[in-house]
Amino acid sequence: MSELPTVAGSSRDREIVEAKVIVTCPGRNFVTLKIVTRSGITGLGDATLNGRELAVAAYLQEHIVPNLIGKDAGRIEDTWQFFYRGAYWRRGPVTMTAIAAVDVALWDIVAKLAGLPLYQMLGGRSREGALVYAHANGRDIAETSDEVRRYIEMGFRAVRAQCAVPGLAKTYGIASGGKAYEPAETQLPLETLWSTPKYLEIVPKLFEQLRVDHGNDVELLHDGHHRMTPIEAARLARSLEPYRLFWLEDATPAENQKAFEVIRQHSVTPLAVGEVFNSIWDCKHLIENQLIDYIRTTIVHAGGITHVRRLADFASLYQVRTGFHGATDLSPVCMGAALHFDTWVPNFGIQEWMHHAKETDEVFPHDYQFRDGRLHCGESPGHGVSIDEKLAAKYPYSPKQLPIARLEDGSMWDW
Ligand code: CS2
Ligand code: MG
Repeated sequence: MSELPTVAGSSRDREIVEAKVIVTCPGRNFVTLKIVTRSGITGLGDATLNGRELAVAAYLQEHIVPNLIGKDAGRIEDTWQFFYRGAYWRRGPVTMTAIAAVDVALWDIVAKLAGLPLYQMLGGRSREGALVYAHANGRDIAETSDEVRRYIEMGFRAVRAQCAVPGLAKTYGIASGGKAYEPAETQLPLETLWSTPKYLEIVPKLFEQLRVDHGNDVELLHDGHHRMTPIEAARLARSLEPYRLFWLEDATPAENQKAFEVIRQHSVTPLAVGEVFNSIWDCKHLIENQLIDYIRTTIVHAGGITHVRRLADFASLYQVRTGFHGATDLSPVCMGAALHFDTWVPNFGIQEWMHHAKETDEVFPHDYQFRDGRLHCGESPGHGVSIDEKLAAKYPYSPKQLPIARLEDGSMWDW
């Protein structure tokens, strides 16, 4: 990272003179917003929305960038309010991802201006590192258990486990062909088959075996990925109680937030939800009625640090903890900023960390490090992530979309 210019406090020096949308595909597609001030300080924000990258890039290019030039980079809140209220058509994943990219880039700039790591701008360190969980998956229970063991041996204290469902060719979360799991793998959505009865058969057996193989200390998580009805989710949550999961995620689609009351009535398995949410309004009922235990809504898809800080504070009133989404389709820029947030936020729960591809890490140099089961953000000013634009240019956008799912009778279902 080049030498920072002398920190200048005038609004003229903080004036935004350039805002650039960078689309690159090192291992998978990413969209990044780079903002530059008159004094030469740059800030980066992640604007990646898996399968809808160009929608966000266009929103930024057409509706955000022209309004950014000339603004004071130090006016983070006012800029957030401008782009949120000024959109008229409020909320939604595209709008809130675009706003998030601006917000995180401005927090990055202001922290650099102050010469402070971003967590210090939020209120300082609350913990030494963020507990993270890795993704273990396999074509059967034995293979999944081997993968859990591999992560435990790497020092992980928490592991998510997903295994293939006998009788189904492809299941969410399961890698194939010896490659790392990347769901958006085809230009048009891949059609997959789904059967909840088959799924409900194997998941309890998976976790029974994992506890036999690995004992009770390791935290185990599972992602239902929105595919069960409330009563099916209740049945699974209850059947998993003997295996003490850290959480069951996305147990049922959450547009109807009240649906989680059904699950709550039947089980004490902790529930996590929110990676597809983009504002506090998507989860207000869930949180204030304590229908969930962890909120996964993260800064890249929910308007950035400015909005998610409000969401986390609201959640803290109800003892709901954060559990940020951290899949490979959230770039290292998001991970870097999220780790500073995780380092500060008092009601922290856990941070997801799917490892990015080597080429991704090369395009996005960063200073966060894994040790003792936790990810530790760096101490450099800002969020500690940069972009190698020359290298990024070598990876042109490659159109990809997420799969869809149909039931065995052909009707559409949730992937
Ligand atoms: C998953 C994601 O990480 C998770 O919990 O739900 O892999 C999700 O499927 C992708 O982020 C979708 O782009
Ligand atoms: Mg998930």
